[in-house]
Amino acid sequence: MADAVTQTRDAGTGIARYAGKPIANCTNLELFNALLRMVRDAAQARGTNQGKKRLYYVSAEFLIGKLLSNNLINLGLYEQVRAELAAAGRSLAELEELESEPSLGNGGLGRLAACFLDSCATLGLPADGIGLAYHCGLFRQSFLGNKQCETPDGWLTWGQESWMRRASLHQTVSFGDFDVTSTLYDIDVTGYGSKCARLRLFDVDSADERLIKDGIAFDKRRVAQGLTLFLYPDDSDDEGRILRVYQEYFMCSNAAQLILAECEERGSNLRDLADYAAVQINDTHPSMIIPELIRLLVQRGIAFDEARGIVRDVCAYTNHTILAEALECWPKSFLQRVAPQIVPIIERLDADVRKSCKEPFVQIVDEHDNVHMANMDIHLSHSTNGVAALHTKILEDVELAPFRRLYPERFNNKTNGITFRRWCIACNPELAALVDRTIGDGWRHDATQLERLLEHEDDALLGELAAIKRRNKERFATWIERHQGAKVDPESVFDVQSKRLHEYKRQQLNLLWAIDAYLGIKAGKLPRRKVTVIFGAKAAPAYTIAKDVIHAILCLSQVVAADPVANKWLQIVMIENYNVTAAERLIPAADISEQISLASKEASGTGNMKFMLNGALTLGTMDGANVEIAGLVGAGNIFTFGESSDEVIARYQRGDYDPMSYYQDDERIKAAVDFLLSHDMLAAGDGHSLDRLAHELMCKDWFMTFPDFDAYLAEKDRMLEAAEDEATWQSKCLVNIAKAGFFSSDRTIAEYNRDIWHLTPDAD
Ligand code: B1N
Repeated sequence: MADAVTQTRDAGTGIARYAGKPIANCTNLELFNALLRMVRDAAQARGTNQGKKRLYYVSAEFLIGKLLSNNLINLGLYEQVRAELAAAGRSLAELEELESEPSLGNGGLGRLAACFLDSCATLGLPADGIGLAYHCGLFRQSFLGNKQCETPDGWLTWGQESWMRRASLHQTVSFGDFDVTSTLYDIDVTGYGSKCARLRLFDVDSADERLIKDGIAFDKRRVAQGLTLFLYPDDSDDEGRILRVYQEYFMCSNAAQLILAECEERGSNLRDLADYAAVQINDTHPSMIIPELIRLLVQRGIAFDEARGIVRDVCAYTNHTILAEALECWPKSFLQRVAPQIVPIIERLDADVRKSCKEPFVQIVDEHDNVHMANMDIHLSHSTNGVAALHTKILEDVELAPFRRLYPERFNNKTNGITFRRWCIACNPELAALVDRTIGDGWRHDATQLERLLEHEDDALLGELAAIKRRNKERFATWIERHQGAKVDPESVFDVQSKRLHEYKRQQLNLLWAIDAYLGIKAGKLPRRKVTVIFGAKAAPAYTIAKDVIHAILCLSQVVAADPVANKWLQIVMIENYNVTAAERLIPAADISEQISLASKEASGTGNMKFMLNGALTLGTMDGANVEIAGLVGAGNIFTFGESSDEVIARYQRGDYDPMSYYQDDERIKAAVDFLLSHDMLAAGDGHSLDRLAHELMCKDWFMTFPDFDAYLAEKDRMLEAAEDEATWQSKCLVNIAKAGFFSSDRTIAEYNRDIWHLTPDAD
């Protein structure tokens, strides 16, 4: 209803008027820029959500993806624009090609922040995302000699007008050895039929892109010039790690200054700051906002103890991982060099903790003078949440158990979600239209209504679902051929694993399956139908084993493609430069969603939710949000395998896992691992890399691929068999779509607001 109203109100904003000439006379770039201006005006006309209390979602990453289509949909302009262009013989899809994607995030954590802003805007919550305006986003990935190469992603060097608007605000941030001035850029975050939220990104005025040399390398000693050039510079050496601390303090000091100034402007006397601001600390990267806020409050005349209490009432912390290596812990000497002014504050916070609690585990500064950022967050905030039920339980019972004993009331779960605007309405318009026709469009604002699809299950509906999937597979086939020249067969089963490359996510398990399947075909055991295994993944530039896995996948892809028998039954494809745009093409086309992390290690996952919503079935371990998916769809509509998180945690505690014994005792494991060093693989690739990977698996296998290997093979076989019964398969897909409503980020954000932020929605 609201959409119909906004459609009419916004009608009359012709493209030609914005372009200053008839559509037919415009180049694509002129049309694109006209649409940018049209969207900007429409967003400005909507205005931003207002209220006394405002959310500041502070995050080092916002993986927003392309904005044009999404904004047109949210502003209710999409249909009108599409029709106007079509009438002049032009296509919106072609214009979208001109937009480059702002890849200001690594993966799930950054994409989650982007989905959250969309939902805040849609729910009318006064909210700003605060982060950094990286000049280059995550590196661009290409494949050369079956290896990953990285080049800078200069998303800001568009030929086009930018979505970013320079704000008038300039602030000074003082580091130990120099000061910088910052400039703020705003991006409107349109809500679905609502006012806007804002994404506010800080840059240093002294940034100098001439520093970038030799791909993604630059002189890391030139801090003031290099600070915002890259998202998460390589942190494998001390210079890289310390640059990250500079980035983080720059973000936090800017955020803290901005928040205090804005709240004072809205009427706060700072003692009542918690009535004006909620700060959500997205993982530990923004943790320094705690000592920085205390510092600024003390500077404004508030006593230390009172300032500490104010900050605790304002701040809340989200934990996104239990992986030890991702929990930030900075040497005090780093902080002393970057921001000496906050070191005495951290020391005093640490002393306070020591007074009341002797447990070494919960100290902020440890005996080696390392500052544990998560510990500071938990002590100095009023809420700590995990991102899926299992993850929160592991935090409470295992990883953070001593903190839970100290502050039981502070711990809570907020299961992640995704915005259905981008991840269904925009990326799978045919499915969205089918849902509209079947149950009406109420689900677009209340995703739980998707359940009503189940009342309409019949052969016709299942047939339409199958036809839409088929067309999405054809669309994907066209795209990937244009994107990287790969030809895929839409008739085959699309078996997809797309996410960052990490050993705990176990792309190597899928790789070993593919090798086993290939060896099976060579031995005459043919699958029922051709399987296309599709990977999308970037590996951190310094993560050697992750790059070895990519290399092995690309080599295998080449070996299988060159085999005239096997290539009829199996194809391995790795998408080059997997990003949000690729995901939007890929996910609607998937049949199988691989979610095979080692149980206990994937905090939540959000790709799993996107695939489910688009009618793919999950092949997964009982990890992260997979557990909740399984609970919602029921055992008959998901394929699960592998050891439970309890079993895995017990294995780590016993410390007696021995991959070599699995390798020796299980013929299929041995054959698959040995194949990495076969003549064909060595001919396709680099012996050092393949050998390192085989050795890692046999001697370390830190994420326990082998104990789950047989169960994975068996379950995947069962799943591929199920895929041959089209009607039953589609009926399972329908259940998945119908039950996906729980994973709308609108639900997640409503829960954050109910339990943590307590903001009043802007009603008009
Ligand atoms: O955050 C996502 C979850 O769905 C994923 O399960 C989780 O792995 C992901 C250091 C991270 N956790 N930690 C990070 C990112 C960048 C970095 O420098 C850690 N990402 C996640 C959303 O909750």
